Amino acid sequence: MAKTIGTHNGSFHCDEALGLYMMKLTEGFEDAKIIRTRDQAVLAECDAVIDVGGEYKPENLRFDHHQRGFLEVFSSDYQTKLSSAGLIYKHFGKEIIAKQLDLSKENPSVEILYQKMYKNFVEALDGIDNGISQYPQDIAPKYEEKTGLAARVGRLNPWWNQTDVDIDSRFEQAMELAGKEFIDRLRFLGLAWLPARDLVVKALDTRFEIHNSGQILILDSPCPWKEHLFEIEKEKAIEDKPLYVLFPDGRDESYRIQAVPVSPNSFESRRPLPESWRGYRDSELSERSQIEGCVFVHHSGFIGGNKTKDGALQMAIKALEL
Ligand SMILES: *[C@@H]1O[C@H](CO)[C@@H](O)[C@H](O)[C@H]1NC(C)=O
Ligand SMILES: *[C@@H]1O[C@H](CO)[C@@H](O)[C@H](O)[C@H]1NC(C)=O
Ligand SMILES: CC(=O)N[C@H]1CO[C@H](CO)[C@@H](O)[C@@H]1O
Repeated sequence: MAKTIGTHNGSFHCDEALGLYMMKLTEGFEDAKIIRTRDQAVLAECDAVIDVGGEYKPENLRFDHHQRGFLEVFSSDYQTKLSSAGLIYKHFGKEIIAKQLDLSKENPSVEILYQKMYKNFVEALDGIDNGISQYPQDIAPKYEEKTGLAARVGRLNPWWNQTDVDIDSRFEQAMELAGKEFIDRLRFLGLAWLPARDLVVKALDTRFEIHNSGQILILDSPCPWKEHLFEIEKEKAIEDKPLYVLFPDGRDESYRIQAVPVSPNSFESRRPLPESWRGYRDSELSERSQIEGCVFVHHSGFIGGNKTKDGALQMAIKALEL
């Protein structure tokens, strides 16, 4: 007999839509039937209950977060109180990740992705559901942002004056929408973001062959490198920190030179490209830098380009020496 997962009826939020989608990705619940009700007697018969019922008892598959005294967070690294999405993810996230990416549960990538998916995807849904402001103070934003996942799921609820809508089928749409974005994000992180780490490791291992300062890295391909670099620097306690990262542009023979930022999401660089090069292009830039074939240097000095790998390397070396 198919298992059952209970959740409340009436209007819905992103947290339980994703929570139920994730629950259905776990072993034994693939074909589970969803029952939307607030009838306690019916909920008591369900194999799992999410976002309703007033209890959090993972051993009995009871996952509500609305009751007084509920203070669960993802781990000691976080302060954001969990919603139903965070609760289901906390308990089943590793199982889901391993299965979706065809990895064994012991594979160390599973733990890295489990942490990263929480930080990059699930935590925001927990914060929004619990009404926790994204900013420490109530700074008035300069523009509105209503295109996020939680808002889009919320808009699948019927309008105040729509009476002829089948809300249960809308809830199924909500699960599909939230679930698809979850899986898309997981696949990107597992199949593109995490493998980029190997390129960064290789560039760090060979950096003294590139330049005796060790502060210039060459990546074999453009890829998401920043977070990996910061993490590996910390792991390996690297002191002479890289200042410039070179990688092929991807379109022709030309190369990009990027200044390493002070932190992964910062716009400020450890050492921006020289002031006297910034905002110039082509021959004017080559004249100023005394390096042939320069293409551009951004006006903030965080990125530049040369038509060849060697040219980009000359730019990096000169920038180090200036
Ligand atoms: C929810 O379900 C209960 C009992 O199952 C019903 O009495 C109630 O009207 C429903 N509420 C909504 C908003 O659909
Ligand atoms: C909602 O109510 C307004 C005002 O009565 C009406 O103009 C509008 O058409 C209604 N929308 C729907 C979907 O019924
Ligand atoms: C220093 C250096 O090698 N610069 C190169 C930049 O790109 C141009 C165009 O291909 C080359 O001619 C330069 O030698």
